Amino acid sequence: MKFPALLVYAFTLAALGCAHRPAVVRTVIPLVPQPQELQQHSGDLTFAGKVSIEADTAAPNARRALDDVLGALQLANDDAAKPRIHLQRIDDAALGAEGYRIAIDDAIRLSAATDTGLFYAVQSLRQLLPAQAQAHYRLPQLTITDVPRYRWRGVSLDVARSFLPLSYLEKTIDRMALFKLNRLHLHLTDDQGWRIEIKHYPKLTEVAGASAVKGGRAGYYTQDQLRGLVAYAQARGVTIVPEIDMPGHVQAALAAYNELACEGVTNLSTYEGTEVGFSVLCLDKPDTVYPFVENVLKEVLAVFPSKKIHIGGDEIKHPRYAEFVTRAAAIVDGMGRTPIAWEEASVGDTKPDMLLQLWNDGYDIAPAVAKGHPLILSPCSYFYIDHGNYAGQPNTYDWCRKEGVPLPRIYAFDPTKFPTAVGIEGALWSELVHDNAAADNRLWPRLAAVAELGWTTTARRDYLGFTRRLAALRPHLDALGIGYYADPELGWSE
Ligand code: TNX
Repeated sequence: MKFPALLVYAFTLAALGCAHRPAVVRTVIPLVPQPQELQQHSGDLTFAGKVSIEADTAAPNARRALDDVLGALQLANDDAAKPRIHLQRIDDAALGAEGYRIAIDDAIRLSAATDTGLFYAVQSLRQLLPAQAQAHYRLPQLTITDVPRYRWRGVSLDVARSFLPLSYLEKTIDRMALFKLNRLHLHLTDDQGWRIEIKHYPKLTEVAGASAVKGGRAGYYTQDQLRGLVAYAQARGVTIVPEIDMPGHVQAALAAYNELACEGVTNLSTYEGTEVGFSVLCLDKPDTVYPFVENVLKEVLAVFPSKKIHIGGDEIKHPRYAEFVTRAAAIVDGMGRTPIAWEEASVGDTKPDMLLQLWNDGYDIAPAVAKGHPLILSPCSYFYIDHGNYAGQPNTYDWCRKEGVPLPRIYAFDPTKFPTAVGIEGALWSELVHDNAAADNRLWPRLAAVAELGWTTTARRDYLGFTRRLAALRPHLDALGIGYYADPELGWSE
């Protein structure tokens, strides 16, 4: 092939199981998520070796991303070269904080109202280009106008049961950015471990940071490391949302500071099992518990600029639970941030702007919606990707759905019945996911489906098109070193 196939991917009907039909060649524009508006024009833009750049200085993150893309493709920046790549901030309210336009004719024009919008234009360009350097490049002439459906396009990582190294979180942020995912929710604490340094309570990391689920990894992040991660994420359009899970899921904290448990609680050691719902802060000792909550949150908020802060609230039955939610939410509120909690926290007496994260498919969230609570949608039978890529995958849970959560299952989710949804989030719990390779296998390619659900309107989505576009992006996943599940749904095999 003279020009390596950048954009023209031949799909035959034979490949789709219609062997008796003549082969039909289709053009796939390999963009995931699918843009809101895309017109392909006749003709291509071809070039080799060099491009020139005219970039708005008010878009440093987009510019860095563009330089990275061009660098990886060995495309030099030469002022006299064609095509010219324009990176321009424009006044266009319709594009919002994350939308962008692309026009490819004899030049490549990227425009947006914000640096983030331009960063996403660059990500789309990155997908349109090959993953590896080529002698010649070919782009289809096209125009794109694109804005996200939801502002919250999230991934949640449980680093508490089993720790994930900082370098893995950075890699995940890079990969998220390619698919325009913009929230990384870190589940920092649980029964099996405590992963964030809290200077006021050093034993949280000394004792609880050294513990993990059996077979998993222990460890913790210093506040400096997390500040670095926050900056790294910000430069890639990603907000890190910290979760301190309370008042349950706290065995690690109780083991470090026994006074947080009620008198008479005898089991105060660290925990390596996988049970849930057995530990609780002593809600009958408000003078001990609430100062702890306040001191911890104060340090957490000083590290994470996210406006939304997750306070957990899952899987605990206690007569004073609602009171706890009310008070913990008020503490976050009083610090000038907005709380998020798991669905059960809807029983609290909180301001209606508290976000609720839905996780049980059958949970009756209607009363909370009626009160106005915004929702993050993570119903487990679609978004719990600690469940298998396929039924019976080793080291996966199936408590929520015995068939696992295969790619088409995620894609079939219909968010339209949740009018107060701000977005969706895929969740990777780590009781059974103990290393980077396993995390990669559970996250990818399924996060691409999460990304499309979060970004693209239902009318613009179709599963077959999605699989073709995603299949075409496989070299990009390889270039990023992702140990994805080679999903037969995409025609992939090991
Ligand atoms: C439920 S989801 C949990 C987690 C487990 C997960 C395993 C939620 C709020 N609680 O504690 O890790 O199931 O799939």
